[in-house]
Amino acid sequence: TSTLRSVLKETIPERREQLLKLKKFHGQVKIPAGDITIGSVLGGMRGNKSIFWQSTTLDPMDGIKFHGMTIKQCQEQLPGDANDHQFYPESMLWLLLTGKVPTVEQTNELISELNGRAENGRLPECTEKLLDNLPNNMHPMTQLAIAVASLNYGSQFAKGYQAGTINKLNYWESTLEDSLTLISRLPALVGKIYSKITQDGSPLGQFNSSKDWSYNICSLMGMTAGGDSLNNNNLSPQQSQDFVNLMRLYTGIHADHEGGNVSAHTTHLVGSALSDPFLSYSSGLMGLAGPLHGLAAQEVVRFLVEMNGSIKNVNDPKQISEYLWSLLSSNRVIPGYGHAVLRNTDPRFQAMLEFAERRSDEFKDDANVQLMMTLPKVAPAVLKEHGKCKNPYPNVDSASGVLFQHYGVTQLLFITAIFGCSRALGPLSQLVWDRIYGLPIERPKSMDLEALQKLV
Ligand code: AMX
Repeated sequence: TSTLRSVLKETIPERREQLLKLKKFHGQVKIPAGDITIGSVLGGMRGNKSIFWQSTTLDPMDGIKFHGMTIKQCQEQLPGDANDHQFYPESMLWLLLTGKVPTVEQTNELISELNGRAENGRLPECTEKLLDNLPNNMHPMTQLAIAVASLNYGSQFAKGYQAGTINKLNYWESTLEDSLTLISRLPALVGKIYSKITQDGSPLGQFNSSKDWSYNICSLMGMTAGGDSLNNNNLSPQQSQDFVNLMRLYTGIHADHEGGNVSAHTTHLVGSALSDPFLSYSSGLMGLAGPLHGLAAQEVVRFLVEMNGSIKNVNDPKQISEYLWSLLSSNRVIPGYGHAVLRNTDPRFQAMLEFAERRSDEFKDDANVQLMMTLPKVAPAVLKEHGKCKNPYPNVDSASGVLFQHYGVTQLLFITAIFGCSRALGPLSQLVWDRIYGLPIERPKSMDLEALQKLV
Protein backbone atom coordinates (compact mmCIF):
# COMPACT_ATOMS: atom_id res chain seq x y z
CA THR A 1 0.00 0.00 0.00
CA SER A 2 2.98 2.28 -0.38
CA THR A 3 1.47 4.85 -2.75
CA LEU A 4 -2.07 4.47 -1.42
CA ARG A 5 -0.79 5.02 2.11
CA SER A 6 1.27 8.05 1.17
CA VAL A 7 -1.64 9.63 -0.73
CA LEU A 8 -3.88 8.99 2.27
CA LYS A 9 -1.28 10.29 4.70
CA GLU A 10 -1.03 13.54 2.75
CA THR A 11 -4.78 14.15 3.14
CA ILE A 12 -5.22 13.06 6.74
CA PRO A 13 -3.88 16.02 8.78
CA GLU A 14 -6.03 18.63 7.02
CA ARG A 15 -9.19 16.53 7.12
CA ARG A 16 -8.66 15.61 10.75
CA GLU A 17 -8.21 19.25 11.68
CA GLN A 18 -11.37 20.25 9.80
CA LEU A 19 -13.44 17.62 11.59
CA LEU A 20 -12.02 18.46 15.01
CA LYS A 21 -12.72 22.17 14.48
CA LEU A 22 -16.32 21.43 13.50
CA LYS A 23 -16.80 19.26 16.55
CA LYS A 24 -15.13 21.65 18.98
CA PHE A 25 -16.43 25.03 17.82
CA HIS A 26 -19.66 24.25 15.96
CA GLY A 27 -21.03 21.16 17.70
CA GLN A 28 -24.26 23.03 18.62
CA VAL A 29 -25.13 24.16 15.08
CA LYS A 30 -28.48 22.69 13.96
CA ILE A 31 -28.64 20.67 10.72
CA PRO A 32 -31.33 22.15 8.39
CA ALA A 33 -34.29 19.94 7.52
CA GLY A 34 -32.93 17.28 9.82
CA ASP A 35 -35.62 17.59 12.47
CA ILE A 36 -36.43 14.40 14.27
CA THR A 37 -40.18 13.79 14.43
CA ILE A 38 -42.40 11.08 15.87
CA GLY A 39 -42.90 10.04 12.25
CA SER A 40 -39.20 9.54 11.74
CA VAL A 41 -38.69 7.66 15.02
CA LEU A 42 -41.50 5.29 13.97
CA GLY A 43 -40.64 5.37 10.29
CA GLY A 44 -37.14 3.99 9.88
CA MET A 45 -35.43 7.36 10.51
CA ARG A 46 -36.16 8.49 6.93
CA GLY A 47 -34.59 11.82 6.21
CA ASN A 48 -32.80 12.17 9.56
CA LYS A 49 -29.38 13.48 8.80
CA SER A 50 -27.46 11.75 11.55
CA ILE A 51 -24.73 9.63 10.00
CA PHE A 52 -21.29 10.89 9.03
CA TRP A 53 -20.31 9.51 5.61
CA GLN A 54 -17.50 10.83 3.50
CA SER A 55 -17.27 9.16 0.14
CA THR A 56 -20.73 9.18 -1.43
CA THR A 57 -23.95 11.18 -1.34
CA LEU A 58 -27.29 10.21 -2.82
CA ASP A 59 -29.14 12.97 -4.61
CA PRO A 60 -32.87 12.21 -5.08
CA MET A 61 -32.73 13.38 -8.71
CA ASP A 62 -29.15 12.75 -9.86
CA GLY A 63 -28.61 9.54 -7.89
CA ILE A 64 -25.33 8.45 -6.40
CA LYS A 65 -22.21 10.61 -6.51
CA PHE A 66 -18.79 9.27 -5.59
CA HIS A 67 -16.86 12.17 -4.04
CA GLY A 68 -19.06 14.40 -6.17
CA MET A 69 -18.61 12.38 -9.37
CA THR A 70 -21.60 10.89 -11.20
CA ILE A 71 -21.44 7.38 -12.65
CA LYS A 72 -20.96 8.92 -16.11
CA GLN A 73 -18.01 10.98 -14.89
CA CYS A 74 -16.53 7.89 -13.21
CA GLN A 75 -16.91 6.03 -16.51
CA GLU A 76 -15.10 8.83 -18.31
CA GLN A 77 -12.33 9.45 -15.80
CA LEU A 78 -11.52 6.34 -13.76
CA PRO A 79 -8.97 3.91 -15.26
CA GLY A 80 -10.39 0.66 -16.59
CA ASP A 81 -11.30 -1.13 -19.80
CA ALA A 82 -11.43 1.85 -22.15
CA ASN A 83 -13.04 -0.19 -24.93
CA ASP A 84 -16.16 -0.67 -22.88
CA HIS A 85 -16.40 2.61 -20.91
CA GLN A 86 -15.80 0.44 -17.90
CA PHE A 87 -13.70 1.43 -14.92
CA TYR A 88 -12.08 -1.15 -12.66
CA PRO A 89 -13.58 -1.41 -9.18
CA GLU A 90 -9.99 -0.99 -7.96
CA SER A 91 -9.97 2.58 -9.31
CA MET A 92 -13.32 3.15 -7.59
CA LEU A 93 -11.78 1.84 -4.33
CA TRP A 94 -8.92 4.31 -4.73
CA LEU A 95 -11.39 7.15 -5.31
CA LEU A 96 -13.53 6.13 -2.32
CA LEU A 97 -10.50 5.98 -0.01
CA THR A 98 -8.60 9.06 -1.12
CA GLY A 99 -11.19 11.31 -2.76
CA LYS A 100 -8.89 11.48 -5.80
CA VAL A 101 -9.02 10.00 -9.29
CA PRO A 102 -6.13 7.51 -9.53
CA THR A 103 -3.69 7.39 -12.41
CA VAL A 104 -3.43 4.22 -14.49
CA GLU A 105 -0.20 3.38 -12.61
CA GLN A 106 -1.86 3.86 -9.22
CA THR A 107 -4.77 1.64 -10.27
CA ASN A 108 -2.38 -1.04 -11.52
CA GLU A 109 -0.45 -0.83 -8.29
CA LEU A 110 -3.63 -1.37 -6.29
CA ILE A 111 -4.59 -4.31 -8.54
CA SER A 112 -1.18 -5.91 -7.82
CA GLU A 113 -1.46 -5.11 -4.13
CA LEU A 114 -4.82 -6.89 -3.88
CA ASN A 115 -3.54 -9.82 -5.93
CA GLY A 116 -0.52 -10.13 -3.63
CA ARG A 117 -2.83 -10.35 -0.63
CA ALA A 118 -5.09 -12.90 -2.34
CA GLU A 119 -2.37 -15.59 -2.14
CA ASN A 120 -3.28 -17.05 -5.50
CA GLY A 121 -6.87 -17.51 -4.45
CA ARG A 122 -5.95 -19.76 -1.50
CA LEU A 123 -8.09 -19.15 1.56
CA PRO A 124 -6.77 -19.43 5.12
CA GLU A 125 -7.08 -23.06 6.21
CA CYS A 126 -9.66 -22.40 8.91
CA THR A 127 -11.94 -20.51 6.49
CA GLU A 128 -11.54 -23.18 3.83
CA LYS A 129 -12.45 -25.92 6.32
CA LEU A 130 -15.32 -23.91 7.71
CA LEU A 131 -16.81 -23.45 4.23
CA ASP A 132 -16.27 -27.14 3.41
CA ASN A 133 -18.27 -28.05 6.49
CA LEU A 134 -21.25 -25.84 5.70
CA PRO A 135 -24.06 -27.49 3.71
CA ASN A 136 -23.58 -26.79 -0.01
CA ASN A 137 -27.14 -25.55 -0.30
CA MET A 138 -26.93 -23.18 2.68
CA HIS A 139 -27.92 -19.64 1.63
CA PRO A 140 -24.88 -18.12 -0.16
CA MET A 141 -25.10 -14.98 1.97
CA THR A 142 -24.99 -17.02 5.20
CA GLN A 143 -21.90 -18.80 3.90
CA LEU A 144 -20.30 -15.53 2.85
CA ALA A 145 -21.01 -13.73 6.14
CA ILE A 146 -19.65 -16.67 8.16
CA ALA A 147 -16.53 -16.93 6.00
CA VAL A 148 -15.83 -13.17 6.17
CA ALA A 149 -16.26 -13.20 9.97
CA SER A 150 -13.83 -16.13 10.21
CA LEU A 151 -11.13 -14.11 8.42
CA ASN A 152 -10.84 -12.04 11.58
CA TYR A 153 -8.63 -14.89 12.81
CA GLY A 154 -5.86 -13.01 10.99
CA SER A 155 -6.98 -9.45 11.77
CA GLN A 156 -4.05 -7.04 12.20
CA PHE A 157 -6.31 -4.54 13.90
CA ALA A 158 -7.67 -7.06 16.43
CA LYS A 159 -4.16 -8.42 17.14
CA GLY A 160 -2.65 -4.95 17.55
CA TYR A 161 -5.50 -3.79 19.77
CA GLN A 162 -5.27 -6.89 21.93
CA ALA A 163 -1.52 -6.58 22.28
CA GLY A 164 -1.71 -2.84 22.95
CA THR A 165 0.80 -2.17 20.18
CA ILE A 166 -1.32 0.33 18.21
CA ASN A 167 -2.54 3.72 19.39
CA LYS A 168 -5.71 5.55 18.49
CA LEU A 169 -4.06 7.82 15.96
CA ASN A 170 -2.81 4.78 14.05
CA TYR A 171 -5.88 2.53 14.21
CA TRP A 172 -6.59 3.41 10.60
CA GLU A 173 -3.40 1.75 9.35
CA SER A 174 -4.28 -1.77 10.50
CA THR A 175 -7.92 -1.11 9.55
CA LEU A 176 -6.70 -0.36 6.03
CA GLU A 177 -4.53 -3.51 6.06
CA ASP A 178 -7.48 -5.67 7.13
CA SER A 179 -9.86 -4.00 4.70
CA LEU A 180 -7.58 -4.59 1.72
CA THR A 181 -7.03 -8.19 2.80
CA LEU A 182 -10.77 -8.72 3.14
CA ILE A 183 -11.46 -7.25 -0.31
CA SER A 184 -8.67 -9.32 -1.86
CA ARG A 185 -10.17 -12.54 -0.46
CA LEU A 186 -13.66 -11.96 -1.83
CA PRO A 187 -13.13 -13.47 -5.32
CA ALA A 188 -11.91 -16.73 -3.74
CA LEU A 189 -14.73 -16.71 -1.21
CA VAL A 190 -17.55 -16.20 -3.69
CA GLY A 191 -15.88 -18.53 -6.20
CA LYS A 192 -15.84 -21.25 -3.58
CA ILE A 193 -19.44 -20.60 -2.54
CA TYR A 194 -20.55 -20.63 -6.19
CA SER A 195 -18.78 -23.95 -6.71
CA LYS A 196 -20.53 -25.32 -3.62
CA ILE A 197 -23.99 -24.33 -4.82
CA THR A 198 -23.48 -25.34 -8.44
CA GLN A 199 -20.94 -28.17 -8.44
CA ASP A 200 -20.74 -29.69 -4.94
CA GLY A 201 -17.61 -27.68 -4.18
CA SER A 202 -15.25 -28.80 -6.94
CA PRO A 203 -13.31 -25.76 -8.20
CA LEU A 204 -14.76 -24.03 -11.25
CA GLY A 205 -11.79 -21.91 -12.15
CA GLN A 206 -8.45 -20.61 -11.00
CA PHE A 207 -6.99 -17.37 -9.76
CA ASN A 208 -4.97 -15.32 -12.23
CA SER A 209 -2.61 -12.93 -10.47
CA SER A 210 -2.01 -10.88 -13.60
CA LYS A 211 -5.68 -9.92 -13.86
CA ASP A 212 -7.99 -7.55 -12.01
CA TRP A 213 -10.32 -8.26 -9.11
CA SER A 214 -13.55 -8.56 -11.15
CA TYR A 215 -11.88 -10.82 -13.68
CA ASN A 216 -10.93 -13.14 -10.81
CA ILE A 217 -14.46 -13.17 -9.44
CA CYS A 218 -15.52 -14.35 -12.91
CA SER A 219 -12.70 -16.84 -13.39
CA LEU A 220 -13.24 -18.42 -9.96
CA MET A 221 -16.90 -18.77 -10.92
CA GLY A 222 -15.69 -20.61 -14.03
CA MET A 223 -17.01 -17.91 -16.36
CA THR A 224 -13.90 -16.75 -18.22
CA ALA A 225 -12.55 -17.94 -21.53
CA GLY A 226 -9.27 -19.82 -21.93
CA GLY A 227 -7.25 -21.62 -19.28
CA ASP A 228 -8.51 -19.93 -16.12
CA SER A 229 -11.94 -21.47 -16.23
CA LEU A 230 -11.92 -25.15 -15.42
CA ASN A 231 -15.43 -25.97 -16.50
CA ASN A 232 -17.21 -25.72 -19.78
CA ASN A 233 -19.30 -22.59 -19.31
CA ASN A 234 -20.78 -22.58 -22.82
CA LEU A 235 -19.81 -18.95 -23.30
CA SER A 236 -18.07 -17.73 -26.44
CA PRO A 237 -14.82 -15.76 -25.87
CA GLN A 238 -16.76 -12.56 -26.61
CA GLN A 239 -19.49 -13.48 -24.13
CA SER A 240 -16.88 -14.27 -21.45
CA GLN A 241 -15.25 -10.91 -22.07
CA ASP A 242 -18.66 -9.22 -21.84
CA PHE A 243 -19.43 -11.08 -18.63
CA VAL A 244 -16.17 -9.81 -17.09
CA ASN A 245 -17.14 -6.27 -18.06
CA LEU A 246 -20.62 -6.77 -16.66
CA MET A 247 -18.93 -7.83 -13.42
CA ARG A 248 -16.68 -4.75 -13.48
CA LEU A 249 -19.69 -2.54 -14.12
CA TYR A 250 -21.86 -4.18 -11.47
CA THR A 251 -19.18 -4.30 -8.75
CA GLY A 252 -18.02 -0.77 -9.63
CA ILE A 253 -21.40 0.92 -9.31
CA HIS A 254 -22.78 -1.00 -6.31
CA ALA A 255 -19.74 -0.10 -4.20
CA ASP A 256 -21.43 2.56 -2.09
CA HIS A 257 -24.80 4.30 -1.74
CA GLU A 258 -24.10 6.77 1.08
CA GLY A 259 -24.28 5.82 4.74
CA GLY A 260 -27.91 5.17 5.64
CA ASN A 261 -28.61 1.96 3.70
CA VAL A 262 -28.69 -1.17 5.81
CA SER A 263 -25.38 -2.77 4.76
CA ALA A 264 -23.38 0.46 5.00
CA HIS A 265 -24.95 1.62 8.23
CA THR A 266 -24.53 -1.79 9.87
CA THR A 267 -20.83 -1.94 8.98
CA HIS A 268 -20.37 1.59 10.34
CA LEU A 269 -22.33 0.84 13.54
CA VAL A 270 -20.58 -2.43 14.36
CA GLY A 271 -17.23 -0.87 13.47
CA SER A 272 -17.94 1.98 15.89
CA ALA A 273 -17.53 -0.55 18.71
CA LEU A 274 -13.99 -1.07 17.33
CA SER A 275 -14.92 -4.49 15.99
CA ASP A 276 -12.39 -5.25 13.27
CA PRO A 277 -13.23 -4.86 9.54
CA PHE A 278 -14.00 -8.58 9.11
CA LEU A 279 -16.60 -8.64 11.88
CA SER A 280 -17.99 -5.25 10.87
CA TYR A 281 -18.45 -6.14 7.22
CA SER A 282 -19.75 -9.60 8.03
CA SER A 283 -22.56 -7.83 9.91
CA GLY A 284 -23.13 -5.58 6.89
CA LEU A 285 -23.49 -8.68 4.72
CA MET A 286 -26.15 -10.07 7.04
CA GLY A 287 -28.15 -6.90 6.40
CA LEU A 288 -27.53 -7.03 2.68
CA ALA A 289 -29.14 -10.48 2.69
CA GLY A 290 -32.57 -8.99 3.46
CA PRO A 291 -35.25 -9.07 0.75
CA LEU A 292 -35.87 -5.32 0.99
CA HIS A 293 -32.17 -4.63 0.41
CA GLY A 294 -29.74 -6.81 -1.54
CA LEU A 295 -32.12 -9.64 -2.32
CA ALA A 296 -34.43 -7.49 -4.46
CA ALA A 297 -32.61 -8.32 -7.73
CA GLN A 298 -33.74 -11.92 -7.63
CA GLU A 299 -37.36 -10.85 -7.12
CA VAL A 300 -37.11 -8.90 -10.36
CA VAL A 301 -35.92 -11.96 -12.29
CA ARG A 302 -38.80 -14.02 -10.95
CA PHE A 303 -41.25 -11.26 -11.82
CA LEU A 304 -39.96 -10.92 -15.40
CA VAL A 305 -39.98 -14.67 -15.96
CA GLU A 306 -43.54 -14.88 -14.63
CA MET A 307 -44.70 -11.98 -16.79
CA ASN A 308 -43.08 -13.55 -19.83
CA GLY A 309 -45.02 -16.71 -19.16
CA SER A 310 -48.30 -14.82 -18.76
CA ILE A 311 -48.41 -12.41 -21.69
CA LYS A 312 -48.38 -13.25 -25.37
CA ASN A 313 -46.41 -10.33 -26.78
CA VAL A 314 -43.66 -8.82 -24.63
CA ASN A 315 -43.42 -5.84 -26.96
CA ASP A 316 -47.06 -4.89 -26.55
CA PRO A 317 -47.35 -2.05 -23.98
CA LYS A 318 -51.08 -2.73 -23.54
CA GLN A 319 -50.50 -6.33 -22.44
CA ILE A 320 -47.64 -5.28 -20.14
CA SER A 321 -49.75 -2.56 -18.62
CA GLU A 322 -52.65 -4.94 -17.98
CA TYR A 323 -50.30 -7.41 -16.33
CA LEU A 324 -48.88 -4.69 -14.06
CA TRP A 325 -52.39 -3.57 -13.06
CA SER A 326 -53.28 -7.16 -12.16
CA LEU A 327 -50.25 -7.23 -9.82
CA LEU A 328 -51.09 -3.91 -8.22
CA SER A 329 -54.74 -4.77 -7.71
CA SER A 330 -53.72 -7.91 -5.84
CA ASN A 331 -51.62 -5.65 -3.56
CA ARG A 332 -48.28 -6.76 -4.92
CA VAL A 333 -45.46 -4.36 -5.74
CA ILE A 334 -43.74 -3.97 -9.09
CA PRO A 335 -40.26 -5.24 -8.24
CA GLY A 336 -37.37 -3.07 -9.38
CA TYR A 337 -39.41 0.13 -9.24
CA GLY A 338 -39.46 2.74 -6.48
CA HIS A 339 -36.85 3.80 -3.97
CA ALA A 340 -36.67 5.14 -0.44
CA VAL A 341 -34.54 8.16 -1.47
CA LEU A 342 -34.41 8.39 -5.27
CA ARG A 343 -37.12 10.31 -7.13
CA ASN A 344 -35.87 9.65 -10.63
CA THR A 345 -34.51 6.78 -12.73
CA ASP A 346 -31.57 5.25 -10.86
CA PRO A 347 -28.39 6.11 -12.83
CA ARG A 348 -27.07 2.66 -11.89
CA PHE A 349 -30.04 1.16 -13.77
CA GLN A 350 -29.26 3.49 -16.66
CA ALA A 351 -25.65 2.26 -16.74
CA MET A 352 -26.76 -1.37 -16.84
CA LEU A 353 -29.36 -0.61 -19.49
CA GLU A 354 -26.68 1.03 -21.62
CA PHE A 355 -24.52 -2.08 -21.20
CA ALA A 356 -27.38 -4.12 -22.70
CA GLU A 357 -28.12 -1.54 -25.41
CA ARG A 358 -24.48 -1.63 -26.55
CA ARG A 359 -24.93 -5.39 -27.08
CA SER A 360 -28.32 -5.38 -28.76
CA ASP A 361 -27.42 -8.40 -30.91
CA GLU A 362 -26.43 -10.46 -27.91
CA PHE A 363 -29.69 -9.76 -26.09
CA LYS A 364 -32.17 -9.62 -28.98
CA ASP A 365 -33.48 -13.15 -28.36
CA ASP A 366 -33.53 -12.97 -24.56
CA ALA A 367 -37.18 -12.30 -23.75
CA ASN A 368 -36.44 -11.40 -20.12
CA VAL A 369 -33.82 -8.81 -21.06
CA GLN A 370 -36.15 -7.44 -23.75
CA LEU A 371 -38.91 -7.07 -21.19
CA MET A 372 -36.54 -5.38 -18.73
CA MET A 373 -35.71 -2.90 -21.52
CA THR A 374 -39.35 -2.25 -22.50
CA LEU A 375 -40.70 -1.95 -18.97
CA PRO A 376 -39.39 1.59 -18.23
CA LYS A 377 -41.56 2.78 -21.13
CA VAL A 378 -44.71 1.36 -19.50
CA ALA A 379 -44.37 0.90 -15.73
CA PRO A 380 -43.81 4.54 -14.64
CA ALA A 381 -47.12 5.66 -16.17
CA VAL A 382 -48.94 2.77 -14.49
CA LEU A 383 -47.34 3.50 -11.11
CA LYS A 384 -48.11 7.22 -11.46
CA GLU A 385 -51.76 6.46 -12.17
CA HIS A 386 -51.81 3.99 -9.26
CA GLY A 387 -50.69 6.99 -7.21
CA LYS A 388 -49.08 5.37 -4.21
CA CYS A 389 -45.35 5.16 -4.62
CA LYS A 390 -43.19 8.27 -4.40
CA ASN A 391 -40.84 7.15 -7.15
CA PRO A 392 -42.36 5.40 -10.18
CA TYR A 393 -39.00 4.92 -11.94
CA PRO A 394 -36.70 1.88 -12.20
CA ASN A 395 -34.06 1.22 -9.54
CA VAL A 396 -30.80 -0.66 -10.06
CA ASP A 397 -32.29 -4.05 -9.30
CA SER A 398 -34.49 -3.83 -12.39
CA ALA A 399 -31.62 -4.82 -14.64
CA SER A 400 -28.83 -6.66 -12.85
CA GLY A 401 -30.43 -10.07 -12.24
CA VAL A 402 -31.60 -10.73 -15.79
CA LEU A 403 -28.23 -9.70 -17.21
CA PHE A 404 -26.37 -12.14 -14.94
CA GLN A 405 -28.94 -14.79 -15.74
CA HIS A 406 -28.42 -14.27 -19.46
CA TYR A 407 -24.80 -15.41 -19.14
CA GLY A 408 -25.74 -18.48 -17.13
CA VAL A 409 -25.83 -17.38 -13.49
CA THR A 410 -29.16 -19.01 -12.82
CA GLN A 411 -28.72 -19.41 -9.04
CA LEU A 412 -30.64 -16.28 -8.19
CA LEU A 413 -29.71 -16.26 -4.50
CA PHE A 414 -26.08 -15.97 -5.53
CA ILE A 415 -26.52 -12.54 -7.13
CA THR A 416 -26.63 -10.98 -3.66
CA ALA A 417 -23.22 -12.55 -2.90
CA ILE A 418 -21.80 -10.65 -5.90
CA PHE A 419 -23.44 -7.53 -4.48
CA GLY A 420 -21.62 -8.43 -1.25
CA CYS A 421 -18.25 -8.27 -3.05
CA SER A 422 -19.03 -4.84 -4.38
CA ARG A 423 -20.52 -3.29 -1.26
CA ALA A 424 -17.32 -4.09 0.67
CA LEU A 425 -15.54 -1.24 -1.12
CA GLY A 426 -17.58 1.69 0.21
CA PRO A 427 -18.30 0.79 3.83
CA LEU A 428 -14.74 -0.48 4.39
CA SER A 429 -13.28 2.74 2.95
CA GLN A 430 -15.52 4.63 5.34
CA LEU A 431 -14.36 2.43 8.23
CA VAL A 432 -10.78 3.50 7.51
CA TRP A 433 -11.92 7.12 7.71
CA ASP A 434 -13.94 6.44 10.86
CA ARG A 435 -10.65 5.37 12.45
CA ILE A 436 -8.74 8.31 10.96
CA TYR A 437 -11.25 10.68 12.53
CA GLY A 438 -11.45 8.66 15.75
CA LEU A 439 -15.27 8.63 15.60
CA PRO A 440 -16.88 7.45 18.84
CA ILE A 441 -19.09 4.44 19.43
CA GLU A 442 -22.63 5.04 18.07
CA ARG A 443 -25.21 5.24 20.80
CA PRO A 444 -28.43 7.04 19.80
CA LYS A 445 -31.18 7.40 22.40
CA SER A 446 -34.27 5.24 22.04
CA MET A 447 -37.82 6.18 23.12
CA ASP A 448 -40.78 4.06 24.21
CA LEU A 449 -44.48 4.47 23.35
CA GLU A 450 -45.27 6.35 26.56
CA ALA A 451 -42.45 8.82 26.00
CA LEU A 452 -43.73 9.50 22.48
CA GLN A 453 -47.36 9.82 23.66
CA LYS A 454 -46.31 12.42 26.24
CA LEU A 455 -45.14 14.62 23.38
CA VAL A 456 -48.59 14.98 21.76
N1 AMX B 1 -44.97 -1.11 -6.74
C1 AMX B 1 -46.13 -0.93 -6.08
N2 AMX B 1 -46.24 -0.17 -4.99
C2 AMX B 1 -45.16 0.47 -4.56
C3 AMX B 1 -43.92 0.37 -5.22
C4 AMX B 1 -43.85 -0.47 -6.35
N3 AMX B 1 -42.70 -0.66 -7.01
N4 AMX B 1 -43.01 1.12 -4.55
C5 AMX B 1 -43.66 1.66 -3.53
N5 AMX B 1 -44.96 1.27 -3.52
C6 AMX B 1 -45.98 1.59 -2.51
C7 AMX B 1 -45.44 1.16 -1.16
O1 AMX B 1 -45.65 -0.24 -0.95
C8 AMX B 1 -46.23 2.03 -0.23
O2 AMX B 1 -47.52 1.47 -0.10
P1 AMX B 1 -48.29 1.50 1.33
O3 AMX B 1 -48.49 2.94 1.61
O4 AMX B 1 -49.53 0.73 1.06
O5 AMX B 1 -47.38 0.84 2.32
C9 AMX B 1 -46.33 3.32 -1.02
O6 AMX B 1 -46.11 2.98 -2.39
C10 AMX B 1 -45.34 4.38 -0.61
O7 AMX B 1 -44.03 3.83 -0.66
P2 AMX B 1 -42.76 4.76 -0.97
O8 AMX B 1 -42.66 5.77 0.12
O9 AMX B 1 -42.80 5.25 -2.37
O10 AMX B 1 -41.56 3.70 -0.90
P3 AMX B 1 -40.74 3.20 0.39
O11 AMX B 1 -39.66 4.17 0.67
O12 AMX B 1 -41.66 2.84 1.50
O13 AMX B 1 -40.14 1.83 -0.15
C11 AMX B 1 -39.11 0.38 -1.77
C12 AMX B 1 -39.11 1.80 -1.11
C13 AMX B 1 -37.91 0.29 -2.68
C14 AMX B 1 -39.00 -0.70 -0.66
C15 AMX B 1 -40.42 0.23 -2.57
O14 AMX B 1 -40.45 1.19 -3.60
C16 AMX B 1 -40.62 -1.16 -3.14
O15 AMX B 1 -41.12 -2.04 -2.44
N6 AMX B 1 -40.21 -1.38 -4.44
C17 AMX B 1 -40.27 -2.69 -5.04
C18 AMX B 1 -39.14 -3.58 -4.50
C19 AMX B 1 -37.78 -3.10 -4.97
O16 AMX B 1 -37.58 -2.80 -6.14
N7 AMX B 1 -36.77 -3.07 -4.05
C20 AMX B 1 -35.40 -2.67 -4.41
C21 AMX B 1 -35.00 -1.34 -3.84
C22 AMX B 1 -33.56 -0.98 -4.19
C23 AMX B 1 -32.59 -1.54 -3.17
O17 AMX B 1 -32.43 -1.02 -2.08
N8 AMX B 1 -31.91 -2.63 -3.48
